[in-house]
Amino acid sequence: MTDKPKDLKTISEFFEKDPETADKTFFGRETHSDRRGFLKGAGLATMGAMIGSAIPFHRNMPAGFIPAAFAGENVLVGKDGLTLLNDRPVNAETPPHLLDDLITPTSRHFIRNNGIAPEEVDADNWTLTIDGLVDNPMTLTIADLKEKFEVHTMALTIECGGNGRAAFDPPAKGNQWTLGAVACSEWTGVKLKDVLAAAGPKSNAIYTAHVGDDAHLSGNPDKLPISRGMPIEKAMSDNVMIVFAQNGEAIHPNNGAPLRLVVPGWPGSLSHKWLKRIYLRDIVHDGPKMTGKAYRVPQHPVAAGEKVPKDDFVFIERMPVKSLITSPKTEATSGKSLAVRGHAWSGDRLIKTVDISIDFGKTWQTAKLDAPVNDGAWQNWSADVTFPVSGYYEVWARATDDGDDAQPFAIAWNPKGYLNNTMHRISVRVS
Ligand SMILES: Nc1nc2c(c(=O)[nH]1)N[C@H]1C(S)=C(S)[C@@H](COP(=O)(O)O)O[C@H]1N2
Ligand SMILES: [Mo]
Repeated sequence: MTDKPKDLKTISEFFEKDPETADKTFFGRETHSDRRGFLKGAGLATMGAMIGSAIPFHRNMPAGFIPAAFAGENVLVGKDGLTLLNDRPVNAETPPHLLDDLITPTSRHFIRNNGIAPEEVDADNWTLTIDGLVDNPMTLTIADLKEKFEVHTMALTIECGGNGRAAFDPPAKGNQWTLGAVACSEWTGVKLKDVLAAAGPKSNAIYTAHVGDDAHLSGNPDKLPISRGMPIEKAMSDNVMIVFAQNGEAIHPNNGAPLRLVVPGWPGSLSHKWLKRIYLRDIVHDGPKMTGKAYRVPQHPVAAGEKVPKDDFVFIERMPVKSLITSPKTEATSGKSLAVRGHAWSGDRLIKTVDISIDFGKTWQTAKLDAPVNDGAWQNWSADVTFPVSGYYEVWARATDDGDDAQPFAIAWNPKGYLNNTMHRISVRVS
């Protein structure tokens, strides 16, 4: 056994602090365009040190090989504490207690990729094209966006339509998100409505269509991994943005750098990353992940496991009312009183109340609830609860929105496992 370098705990830290040296150390790669070489000499020694043991068959490792022991860490460079669900494509969620901040730090914003993120992006020469059914088709750089349109900063909640899928029984195929495919970073950019107004939508334009720069998993350059769109009325909302900064800095590569859409309140899949083009159409957009059962649910409630005819599926618009308990972490230990807090949100609506129960839903106490920092951001809530005697408790949180929808206790099942907004529960042992 060799010791790991003292100042570098993980390979991801090495890559983060000094990517060029890290890359050169492991693979002898001099420049970005060079092919990586074989692992040898210092690279081998460093790799061995980081794995914590010698690698007897190192000669068989192909060029550019990243050991599986590092794979998870490596795709999560710049992220902190996320749970990797899949590394091709990369999908990682955030445990609820790491979502405690009102504004989600970039390091804790979940990742949901349908394809392979572009490897290197050139923000200075990046362009966005607005075309299709518009009077003035345009191609804009990020500098053009900043110069021609008013720049805004807004905290906006993005939640994947499949967040909570892991709880469905019978199970639904797809990423087994538990609670953490949701985040509320602060985004800086321009309003989509301002850009569309400049492009001049034609009177028959009813729908947007979004195109990004990520690659299809098959490697086929003619295929898009995902291309979704929304009704033009939604696109003209005041909080739908084309953004070039996340929390005041460059967008994280896996969160769509250098340019993305953010469409709060509707499924995260509309918030197109690595955004290259938006075109307007006179039909409901029919790109990949827009048709069939993708991001669709039965229009009437169905029994768990029921077969649903194709024609009964409808497009998901707003995301349902939901909340998270972000402190304490589940499996908490506590004295007789405990401060609990979290966030609540509901697509296109405000939260009216958050109620807390410590007796499995028999009685409820109303939490203190803050207004959102702006339209499209989740809302903070907090409560102090008092436990009568020692023992096992659960704290349940239930949000109700201004349309009087409240979170259910049990999941309304659907075939693809979307829209699970059941109450979040944590366990607490009181001594
Ligand atoms: N180009 C592109 N945009 C995309 C995706 C994608 O795979 N490719 N995934 C979408 C989905 S399904 C979600 S939930 C959000 C997630 O955003 P995040 O990865 O920044 O958290 O991005 C959306 N935008
Ligand atoms: Mo998603």
